Amino acid sequence: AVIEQDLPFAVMRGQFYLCYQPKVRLAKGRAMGVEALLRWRHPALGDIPPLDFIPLAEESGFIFEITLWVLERACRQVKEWERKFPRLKLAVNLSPFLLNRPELVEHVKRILRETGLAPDRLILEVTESGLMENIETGRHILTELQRLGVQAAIDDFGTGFSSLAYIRNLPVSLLKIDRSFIQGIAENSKDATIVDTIIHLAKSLDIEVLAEGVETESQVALLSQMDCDYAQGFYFSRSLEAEKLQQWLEEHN
Ligand code: G
Ligand code: G
Ligand code: NA
Ligand code: MN
Repeated sequence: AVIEQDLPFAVMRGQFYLCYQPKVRLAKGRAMGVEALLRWRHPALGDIPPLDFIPLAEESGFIFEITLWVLERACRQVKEWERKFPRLKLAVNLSPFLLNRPELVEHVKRILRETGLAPDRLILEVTESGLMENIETGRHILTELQRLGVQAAIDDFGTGFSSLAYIRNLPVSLLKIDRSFIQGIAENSKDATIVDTIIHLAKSLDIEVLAEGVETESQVALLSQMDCDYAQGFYFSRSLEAEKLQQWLEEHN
């Protein structure tokens, strides 16, 4: 009950902060971008994981305000990093509940203008299942965002029972293969075949591909062989606060 009561005040009280996880271009081993991940440090309960409060934020509608905070904060951070890492992209998670809020587009436009971040450096990630449940409004809002120059990624691909034949008609430039498929690729040839097939199909549709949850060197080797464009996961780095992530980028780029 405390979480529900306190959630409406968390932005105002400065209790949210962001961590960032790098996305690595496999061919070069360098960071292509970072994904911003929200954290809530509660004064009494300590760190509350997003899975414990994002659903509440979605039900209560606070997800809108929270997402604007994430966008503003993360765009500002990546803009600050511009001199050191000029082409680094920023990915922000978009709750499917926001696909029904077309006014989000104006806010994204405003935040990009106010922070000075170029639109083509922002990627909004929507989960496959969330997009499929809101397909018409989703298509509309992603098209509007594309018109601004902002890119869209499909998150957790493979868990939402859609197909690439369907996704190719959406303005999506990146597919993130869910980590449940990546986990077994080095041991299980069926998993490897599935991932290989997704990669090749996506690329034939001009959609880039990222593997989520990459943890081992053998996974990296296999994914490189499969021509996977990008990878993200503990093998490279867990999500880190801005200062630590900056150190990581300096050491790896
Ligand atoms: O890294 P982590 O354990 O925090 O991520 C857990 C889940 O929370 C992931 O599915 C991630 O996409 C989601 N998440 C993290 N930050 C945000 C955010 O800012 N907005 C939304 N909608 N989801 C987020
Ligand atoms: O759903 P999304 O991909 O946005 O969520 C990111 C989630 O995945 C976070 O909970 C994050 O901590 C977790 N994660 C990131 N990299 C790895 C990894 O290599 N292995 C595992 N098991 N989890 C990861
Ligand atoms: Na994500
Ligand atoms: Mn994901």
